[in-house]
Amino acid sequence: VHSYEKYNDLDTINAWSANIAAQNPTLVSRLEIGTSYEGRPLYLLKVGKSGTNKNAVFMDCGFHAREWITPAFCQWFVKEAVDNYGSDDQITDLLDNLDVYVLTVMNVDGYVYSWNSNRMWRKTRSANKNSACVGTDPNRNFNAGWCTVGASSNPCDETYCGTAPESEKESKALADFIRANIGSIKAYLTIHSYSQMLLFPYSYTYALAKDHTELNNVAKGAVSALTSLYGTKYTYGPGGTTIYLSSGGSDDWAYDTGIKYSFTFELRDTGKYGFILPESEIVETCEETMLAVKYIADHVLNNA
Ligand code: 0X9
Ligand code: ZN
Ligand code: ZN
Repeated sequence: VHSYEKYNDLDTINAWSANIAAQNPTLVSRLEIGTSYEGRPLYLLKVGKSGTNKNAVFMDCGFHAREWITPAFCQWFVKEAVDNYGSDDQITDLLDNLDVYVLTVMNVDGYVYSWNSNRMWRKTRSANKNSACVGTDPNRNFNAGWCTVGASSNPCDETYCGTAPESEKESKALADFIRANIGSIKAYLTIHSYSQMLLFPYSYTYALAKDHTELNNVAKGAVSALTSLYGTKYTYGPGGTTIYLSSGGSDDWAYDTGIKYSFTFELRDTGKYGFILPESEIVETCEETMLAVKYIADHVLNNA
């Protein structure tokens, strides 16, 4: 049975997404943007009131299988939208004027594997030629300095970059959707854990992004909104200096594709529980993260 305060398995998440779209037809619709290596559907929720020429924010969760707090956040975001539209002025204004595309679980095969076989699984579940090792790191699989730094060409490594950019069906489906909607998508938010960081381009080079000053200011404001709720401390800055240099990330790819407001969140915690964040922290993590996401969406609404 589905709960916003627990971790839900993929079947439960898929039943939830069908249901929330059916129950809120004027606010939420569900589309399938492709299928995974193992043949599972990739469901994308479109959240927003219908309108013409709306800009959009794209947000994904569950790139890395073991980062269970992230699909929990994507579900929470949709719940907050449907519960507060019409009563909360900020949410209402956002959804009247922006669409938010929510990919609740990007790496569906890995997520299922992390539930059924290995809680610490990170990568996809695609077979690798001439290797017994399985999977590619989806966040090393995009066309942004692909496989040049902080990524491995060994399929047995956790940061294996794949055979080419978008070699993974899940990466390709995401990139194809964004390319097809590049005229409207003004922000790209990719939700990971853990470290309590808000990162922006670049991660594949130490070079500063051309929008560095604005991105740094938006990150600062978003972090201060997040921290205001429970005092959770976040660091922020370009990925390369704030976390580590690594190439092939979806954030850098989205930015170089023309989406200025491109951010990676690393949610709670800083290592006490790491990827195995207790369910008792889901509500607080989601509530504080909402403040940062709404801050960024507001900035997009007023500046894009
Ligand atoms: O290494 C990653 O993919 C992310 N950290 S995680 O612990 N969730 O694996 C950070 C991604 C930062 N952005 C890029 N490397 N492009
Ligand atoms: Zn991650
Ligand atoms: Zn709330």
